[in-house]
Amino acid sequence: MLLTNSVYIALGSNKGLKFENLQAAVDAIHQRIGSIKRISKVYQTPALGFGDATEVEDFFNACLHVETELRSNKVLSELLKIEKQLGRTRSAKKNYESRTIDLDILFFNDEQITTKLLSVPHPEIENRRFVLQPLFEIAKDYTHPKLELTIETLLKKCEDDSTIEPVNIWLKNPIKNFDFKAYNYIAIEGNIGAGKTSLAHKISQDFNAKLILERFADNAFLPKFYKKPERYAFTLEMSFLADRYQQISDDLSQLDLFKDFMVSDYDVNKSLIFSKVTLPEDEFRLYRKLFYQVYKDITKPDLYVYLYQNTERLQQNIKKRGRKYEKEIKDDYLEKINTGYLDFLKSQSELNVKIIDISDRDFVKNREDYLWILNEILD
Ligand code: PH2
Ligand code: MG
Ligand code: MG
Repeated sequence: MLLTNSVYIALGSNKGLKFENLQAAVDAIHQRIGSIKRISKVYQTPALGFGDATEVEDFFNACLHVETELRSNKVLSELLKIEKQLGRTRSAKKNYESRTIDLDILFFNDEQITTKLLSVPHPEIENRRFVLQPLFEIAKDYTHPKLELTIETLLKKCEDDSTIEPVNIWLKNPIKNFDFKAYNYIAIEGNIGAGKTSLAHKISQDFNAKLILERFADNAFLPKFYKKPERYAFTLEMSFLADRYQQISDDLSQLDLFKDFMVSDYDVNKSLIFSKVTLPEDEFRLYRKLFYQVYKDITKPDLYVYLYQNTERLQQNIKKRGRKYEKEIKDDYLEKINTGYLDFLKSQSELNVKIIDISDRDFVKNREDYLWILNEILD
């Protein structure tokens, strides 16, 4: 659903406050390009290829592994913007010049790209120890897609005999500023098309959380319900409740040693919220009785996030994902569901609820908006 690209980036600076320049670049890459998965140490390296200018300052070099939703040309244009903002100037001279910051794409997935602006894999990797050494640290088993050799092998074979010394200061990954330690289980809620699943996905990827997704796709009653709500509402709500109960009790009981917490794209209370909208009064009362019998045994989230989105944008999102059976959903129904959620949240004292208005945000497209939402969640 969310396709991420894996990109390796080389950083270099030999002018000004070199370490600060690298850290500023790391921060900007995190802000604007994607999540940084690995950061190498910083190495001090002699300037290579600057001719016989003896006065050239040593470089600080490092490498990053980043996961991004941006395409390669977009990553390149963002890197160039960041270089500019960090004071990189380029003159018409042919030779290398000292620079506050240089940001190069080394690899982009396993792709080989040759355009006027971009050569990927970077054509000099195998000749540069100042690239291979930090890269070895974070990707020794990665296979160079053109040379078909691992980074480990390329480093062994590298003829550049420069002395590459690690510096004793470490770059900081800005994602570490988001601290989910206070939570064991976060439920992401919202109306149909609000983006619950996308957000849960992104959080699980970025913060090593176990992802629990509603298995509504298997629900055979859902298409029937949208066609003939009176006939199928009770059946549908019952089947949802049964599924959610089963899934939550299965998934939440299985402690996953390798995950730090859990994030789901629903909370079981949605059964109650939807059925209040879809069922006649008497059926709802019967349903509610059953619901509470089940609910008392269910693990509650320690944070409940409600994504508020306006009806127009919900409809756009629903249209975009193109599920056939959702085509018939009317504005009026979405509004009733939203009111149902808000009434529920108002009456709620047990859950730790955070309502986030995302009506003028697009966290799928804009990384800035995604980071803003993370701030709201943790604030
Ligand atoms: N970058 C260059 C040329 N030479 N030498 C070192 N040590 N580090 C660099 O990052 C570097 C270089 C061209 O971008
Ligand atoms: Mg370069
Ligand atoms: Mg460059």
